[in-house]
Amino acid sequence: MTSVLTRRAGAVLEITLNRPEVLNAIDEGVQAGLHDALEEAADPAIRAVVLTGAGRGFCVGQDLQEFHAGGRDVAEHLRTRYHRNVLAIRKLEKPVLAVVNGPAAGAGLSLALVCDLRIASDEAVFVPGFIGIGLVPDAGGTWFAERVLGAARAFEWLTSGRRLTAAEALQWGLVSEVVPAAELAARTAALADELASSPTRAVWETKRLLDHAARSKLSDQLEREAETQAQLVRTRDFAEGLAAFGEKRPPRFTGS
Ligand code: LHQ
Repeated sequence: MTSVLTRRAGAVLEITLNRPEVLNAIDEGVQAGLHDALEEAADPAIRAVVLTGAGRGFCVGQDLQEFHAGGRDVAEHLRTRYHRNVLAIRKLEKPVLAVVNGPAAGAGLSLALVCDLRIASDEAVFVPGFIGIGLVPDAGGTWFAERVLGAARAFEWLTSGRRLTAAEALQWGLVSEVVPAAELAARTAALADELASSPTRAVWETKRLLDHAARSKLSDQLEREAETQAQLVRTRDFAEGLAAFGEKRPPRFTGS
């Protein structure tokens, strides 16, 4: 069975982690499949990416069975498997939407946090997991949790390992929306279409600027914004945005 599935719907690429019997725990097959899927996502024809899990889980992190059996060098495993996929998502020049359909735990939670935005089913739960087995969050878990939640809340949560409901995740700003499980597919399709019709280059540049923002000096960030804006005013999407504004009609962005 293929551990990661991809499906194209217009300009949207849906990536589905596909080991439902273990809530999509990450093994070698998932790592490799995700790597390939993210390469496919780089196709300029794709303007939005959805990442979700098959069955009742989103992703519960490292497959602990496989890991236990492996006895391998952990740092090297993280560097060669996890880091390249985390960085590939951050470098992807389009929005990546995590659709958290069920439990997100350990490195699976990190994976959701790495994405640009998250929606959740009302059946989703968010479980740091790491502390329960005596580990620290990895695969970007600390970096992204601090940015999304702030240091105080991130510390409290990540060191308690408390299981968060979808409603709590919404209240904390961990997800932007919670949808009844039965409506998740329809809402995902609508939101993904909306993202894929956006001015893709401006969405990408916003993602890139925000990744820089927290650690930048204000003067450096102002300069970065100015340089980016100078490029964007030369795009077709900007011309279309201006024309649509003048003609009082919705813009038709093409991502160019
Ligand atoms: C699993 C897993 C799993 C294998 C559920 N592996 N089978 C990275 C790299 C290097 C070093 C180590 O660390 C890392 C970072 C990590 O990601 S460490 C892993 C962190 N993840 C966890 O600790 C999560 C462990 N899972 C759970 O706590 C529960 O499964 C949650 C709370 C997520 C969901 O609970 P339930 O809804 O009650 O489901 P379940 O526990 O019954 O799980 C269903 C099946 O999935 C079950 O198999 P079985 O054969 O009994 O039906 C689990 O064994 C399996 N499964 N997580 N990480």
